[in-house]
Amino acid sequence: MLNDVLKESGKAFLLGNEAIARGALEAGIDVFATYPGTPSSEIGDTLSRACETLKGRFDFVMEYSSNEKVAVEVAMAASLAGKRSMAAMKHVGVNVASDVLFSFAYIGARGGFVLVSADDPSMHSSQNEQDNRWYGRAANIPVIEPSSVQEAKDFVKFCFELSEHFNIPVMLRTYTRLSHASGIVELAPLQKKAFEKVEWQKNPARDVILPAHARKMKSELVEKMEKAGNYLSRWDGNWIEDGEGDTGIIACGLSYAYAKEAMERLGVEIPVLKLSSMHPVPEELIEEFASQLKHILVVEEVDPFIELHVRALTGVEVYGKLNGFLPMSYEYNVAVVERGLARTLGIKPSIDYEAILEKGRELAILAPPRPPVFCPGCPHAATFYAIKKAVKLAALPGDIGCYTLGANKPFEGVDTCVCMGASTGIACGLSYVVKEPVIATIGDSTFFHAGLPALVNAVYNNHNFVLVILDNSTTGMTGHQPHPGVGERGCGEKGKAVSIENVVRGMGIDFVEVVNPYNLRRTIDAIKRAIEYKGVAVVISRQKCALLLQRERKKGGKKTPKFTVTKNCTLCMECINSFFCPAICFREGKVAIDENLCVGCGVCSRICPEKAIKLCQDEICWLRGNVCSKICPDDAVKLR
Ligand SMILES: Cc1ncc(C[n+]2csc(CCOP(=O)(O)OP(=O)(O)O)c2C)c(N)n1
Repeated sequence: MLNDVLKESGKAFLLGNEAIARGALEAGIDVFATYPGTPSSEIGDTLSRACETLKGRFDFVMEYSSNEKVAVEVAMAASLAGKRSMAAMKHVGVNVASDVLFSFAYIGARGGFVLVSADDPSMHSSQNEQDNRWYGRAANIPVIEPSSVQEAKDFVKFCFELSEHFNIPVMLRTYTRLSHASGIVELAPLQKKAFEKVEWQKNPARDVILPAHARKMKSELVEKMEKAGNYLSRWDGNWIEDGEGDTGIIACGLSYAYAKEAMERLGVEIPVLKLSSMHPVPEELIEEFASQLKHILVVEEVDPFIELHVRALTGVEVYGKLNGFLPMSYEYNVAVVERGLARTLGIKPSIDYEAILEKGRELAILAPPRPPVFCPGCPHAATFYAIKKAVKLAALPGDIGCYTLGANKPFEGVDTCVCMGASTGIACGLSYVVKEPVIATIGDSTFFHAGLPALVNAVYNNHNFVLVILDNSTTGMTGHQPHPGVGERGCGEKGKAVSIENVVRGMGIDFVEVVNPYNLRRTIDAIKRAIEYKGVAVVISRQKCALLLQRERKKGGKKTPKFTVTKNCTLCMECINSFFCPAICFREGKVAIDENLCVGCGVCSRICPEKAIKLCQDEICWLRGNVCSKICPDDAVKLR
């Protein structure tokens, strides 16, 4: 909760991501930039609300950038001007930002710069399980990994200090289980702080990264990292705990907590090296730890990153992912680590985990399947329904967002989903090689994030496809953050909304139609005409996210229009089988609408071939004939 994050001092119960946000405030951050992405989003959302709430008391700048590369550039600029800055993103966001990151490492930070990378072992909400510690190695930047919510906060400050001490960008690596865990955190006082602009100090010999400059800076960077490695070998964020026997554990980040609990369950007290600096690896410390041991189990998520180092650095028998003592894939927990440790020590786990897992598998079969579905009233469902009605056979590259659910039955409107913006680039490629019409789908936030360059490419190279932009006026998937199309900013100020249709027309696209997907007839018609068009055609399917719409209705004291299934229903099941709205159910032999779920979009009433779904009679009375103005989701119909 924001109140806890903004407490003056004392203790607070914080989410891992809130603790990171608090850490940034305690460190006196000046500029924060982010593009949302689970599991990092709450860092930005917390700092967004903090920025507004703390105005005049603790001033800093916070923005939702249009993508992660821009976020790092914004924060890097502040660092070059001597300000403390931070950028936060999910792990795949670092792929987008990596271009600037590699060069920034050469140039070096001036004000402290921290990049928070939130990795996602087990891919709870991601397309891959990449381990971003490799970025630290590849880009030559330190990577620090906390093991608790307390450390998540404290290490932010440490990362700023490290960054300033060595003039280097620093990565703080967190992941789902830590970002979304809660814990009691000892706070440091929140100092009063003004935001002051500084004079720009030109430094072209560093900041203009020409080959001649870069050559010089490369060797400086190698030197800095060597010094940082020595420093981190003595840093008290890494430590050795004594224990019995000649087998020890190297536990990285949150795996330290798992390892400690696993040891407790097994009733063993063996030596532990708790590692928080992942890169540069504290080689001296690892060598010191290994010198007393014959066997070491390395516990880390996701890749055998430290394990490889330990194998290279020491002569001991190393156990971990590479020899199957711990799994190569998916998130760890106490049970996983306990089993790996028991095997290493040649003892039995405290519980018969295999039997429990087997029982779990048996029970899982009994549970009814719950496939993910669009929310009731989601405009994306209507758009995918319209696409399906407009064309029988088509190649359908899709993208990442709530609308990826369009891949599921009954819509089956997404043939590919790879990474943000890829729908449009893939549409370019497909339009060269496939016979069928190509209809790509992309969300509004994704369009601004990574769709723009691919669409420019499509215009330039005379590609021939339809791009349906699903504009629900928000970044829905990650928790309704604003984006350039909506004109709201991170610190609560108004921004200038960038019009998608103007941008698209400005690219030279002549076929641009804006439709409301709740109006199915018009939407189907626009898509059909777009398919006939030779060249790039854009259909903007615009209707506010149903969750936001309902929230606004409730706030404004507006009623939700109610629909009912009348006796004209012939049980043809078109509404259930082809639209699959969670608010429509089949109960006691009848199709019915669950009024607790229905948001009154009315799409089902338009789908029904028998016109059997109607606005409730008492609703019509309530609406007193003024129906259109009451149900218009955009409040666009007014009494004169
Ligand atoms: C590089 C990258 N950054 C962030 C994300 C997280 N993410 C997934 S979809 C999405 C945007 C969704 O917004 P939008 O395109 O408007 O579609 P909506 O969910 O609102 O339907 C984001 C930020 C990601 N998957 N990849």
